[in-house]
Amino acid sequence: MKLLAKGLMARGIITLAILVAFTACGGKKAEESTENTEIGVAKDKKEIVVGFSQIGAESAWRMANTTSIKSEAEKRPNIKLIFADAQQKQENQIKALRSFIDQKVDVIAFSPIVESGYGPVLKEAKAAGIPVILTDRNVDLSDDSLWETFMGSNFYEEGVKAGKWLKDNYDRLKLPEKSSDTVNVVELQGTVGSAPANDRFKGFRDGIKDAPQFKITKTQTGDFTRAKGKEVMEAFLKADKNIDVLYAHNDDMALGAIQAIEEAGLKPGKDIIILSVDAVRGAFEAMVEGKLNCTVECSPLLGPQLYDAVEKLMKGEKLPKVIWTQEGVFPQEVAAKTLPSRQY
Ligand code: GZL
Repeated sequence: MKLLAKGLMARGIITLAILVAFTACGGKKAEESTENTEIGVAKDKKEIVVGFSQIGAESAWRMANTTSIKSEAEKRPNIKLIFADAQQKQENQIKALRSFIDQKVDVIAFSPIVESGYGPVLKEAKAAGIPVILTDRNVDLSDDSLWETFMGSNFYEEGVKAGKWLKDNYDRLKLPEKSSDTVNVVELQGTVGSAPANDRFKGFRDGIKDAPQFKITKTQTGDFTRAKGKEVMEAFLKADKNIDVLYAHNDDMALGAIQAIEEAGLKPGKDIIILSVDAVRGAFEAMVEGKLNCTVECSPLLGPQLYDAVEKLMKGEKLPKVIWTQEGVFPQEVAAKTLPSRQY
């Protein structure tokens, strides 16, 4: 009996010891996590949960951007990515952001499809203590406390670079029978209301403002898609074949327009000088074929810098309000030798 009593006593002490250890340990962890949650200092969590709302899959650029966001997360064991595709609808993006808030993710990141309409949901994220990173496209809100940083391209500069390239190169590229006195330019704009469309519109005009020979005779949105770019270019050509230059806010619309120009019996890149933005692989292939004359780079490869920023945030580090991507300009002459090294 004594032995049994002794045994029970011993087990009791062990059980008690395990219980105390567990509570203390649990208590200690509970204090820490309560403390961290209340004060909002960087969580020293092993896994960081990132909610990412992507615009859609409207262009080769967007698909390369998605690949970068997803593949980089797979390379980082401490990152858990919750990825939502908005299929180019703002209401889907706002729904996704609200679901990230409900799931209490550690960080929210997204590319706003248009500049306006995100104030309320960003205020909800701030009230929930969830930091937000804007990637690729920006919002038109003045209260920049609603996001930690914007990382992406300077779309206005891309437009200026396109305008300056045209000004510096049109005379050398134009057909002999074409006049230099008046150069008719048509423009395929990106998604209406989006930051890249608004800024590339402004930047291009500033890039050619001291060259009055360039007249923008037609401008219309092609919504950044190849199909719509072809459709709008067909309409431009039907209305007036006297087009000297096409400026497209992205390569996908330019590639669609090239099809329309060929179907109209004209030579893209010769009868009509074509310049666009993104520098996706398809643009380099078109330049090698002589059908596109220049593309201004807009890099989609934001995955690595996104998660670097997330990890800094979780350590409590402050981020710069803007992290610009460094980009170049690729004219047709360099396309063949550059193409093999392109990552998207
Ligand atoms: C630009 C990006 C634009 C690309 C388009 O950063 O938002 O959206 O230029 C894409 O190709 O659809």
